[in-house]
Amino acid sequence: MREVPLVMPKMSMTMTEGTFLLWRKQTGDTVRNGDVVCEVASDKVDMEVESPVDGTLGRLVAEPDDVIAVGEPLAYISTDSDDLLGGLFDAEPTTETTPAAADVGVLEPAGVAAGATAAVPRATPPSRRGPQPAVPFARRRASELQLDLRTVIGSGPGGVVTVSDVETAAQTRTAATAPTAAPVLAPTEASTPAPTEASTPAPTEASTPAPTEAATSPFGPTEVVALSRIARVAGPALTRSWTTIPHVTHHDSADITELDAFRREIDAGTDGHRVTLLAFIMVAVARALREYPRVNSSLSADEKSLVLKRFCRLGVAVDTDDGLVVPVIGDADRKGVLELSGDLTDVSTRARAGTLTGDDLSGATFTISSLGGIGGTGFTPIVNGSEVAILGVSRAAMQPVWDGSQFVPRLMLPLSLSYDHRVIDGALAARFTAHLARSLGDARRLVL
Ligand code: CAO
Repeated sequence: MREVPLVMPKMSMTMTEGTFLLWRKQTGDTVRNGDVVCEVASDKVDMEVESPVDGTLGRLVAEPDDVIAVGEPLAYISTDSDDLLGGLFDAEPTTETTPAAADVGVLEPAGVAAGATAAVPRATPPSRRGPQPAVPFARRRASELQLDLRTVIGSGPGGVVTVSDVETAAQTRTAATAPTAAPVLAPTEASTPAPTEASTPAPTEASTPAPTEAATSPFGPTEVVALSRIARVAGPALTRSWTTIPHVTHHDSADITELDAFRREIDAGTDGHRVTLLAFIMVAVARALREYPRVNSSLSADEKSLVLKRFCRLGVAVDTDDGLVVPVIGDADRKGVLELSGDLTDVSTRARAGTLTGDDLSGATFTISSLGGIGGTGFTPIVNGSEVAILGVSRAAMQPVWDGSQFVPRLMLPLSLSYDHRVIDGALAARFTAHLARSLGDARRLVL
């Protein structure tokens, strides 16, 4: 009898740690190779972790909401089996080492015993067996519709289940079965409950921390509400960025009087989607990043070198009912205003519908956070961990500007560039932002 660790799987190329959600099995339970033992989440997808062997579930290491590094144990399984890889990797092993294998792609197989990744064939990841991974909104929707996620076929990359997969499956179920035949989850198998005030998950499996006790205050009544899943998953990443990246925010403003007049003309003549200021800002940012490649980079893990990205993928913060989501628009430097407007409408609509895929959320080289539609005169956005700067955009307002002989009314757009001071110094930040402001001030050149 030996002990095999059940480890935090690597679910995307950039994933270094995940959040443990809940146990599906308990200590002492017999598990078969491929049985779902627990659920975990990265900042992009939720995933069920399967046992890699037949055995008995022993010590549970992880607790709900623990953040655990990829490859670290979640629990231990006692087994007599010699097939510690569970037959998953019968293909000829290559000479690839663990880090290369870890780069295989978006969704690594779950339940791989520690050390086993060294033999993962790089080009042909084994086909997934058992349950599929799901985007967080899909899991939540499945829970709301009382649909067993394991019955849903995922159409996203790597077989990720999307919200539309869940809804299609639910419709099919409704059409095909009497209500009593619906695959309603037994309480012990309940997947992630919807993070609403109404949800009351079973104590041992709650992935959303329940308002366990009525909070009291000597000053008056209070109410405890659970954070949304997005907020709970994003929280540790934000804390990590804020506490590990030395942030400085540089403020400037752009005169967009002509640009906005031009934008309104285009918007009025465009069918199908709105053309907002943000698309013009994206064009200007993409061009500025080409001029200032250091701003479109990552700091290496040992903090000794910079990885300059020769491509431009812009993350755009989108406000949704469940919290902030940052979908990514690829090839932004090769697109014009109309195409970017269409892309922006597409990703923001899907972000709010919860139908973004892992790919939509990966690989940003720079991020824009626009609060311009809401208000404000400036703010200090937090740099995303794998980037070195983020642009905050606030609401444009008419202001008196001195033209050398008199004050004239001009539409001024506030820009706030937060940057990683290890990579970007104040002078570079000021030059980059001034360049951006000049581009936005010259509407004709921007659209050429
Ligand atoms: N100044 C003045 N008006 C602005 C503006 C600005 N900087 N930016 C947008 N507007 C206007 C738009 O033109 C539109 O007005 P009209 O309907 O009269 O033309 C209105 O505000 C609404 O715009 P919008 O917000 O719907 O569209 P957008 O393209 O500007 O932004 C999106 C899209 C998805 C980025 C936005 O809806 C959103 O979610 N923003 C919130 C992002 C966020 O939460 N950031 C904070 C993260 S913490 O770092």
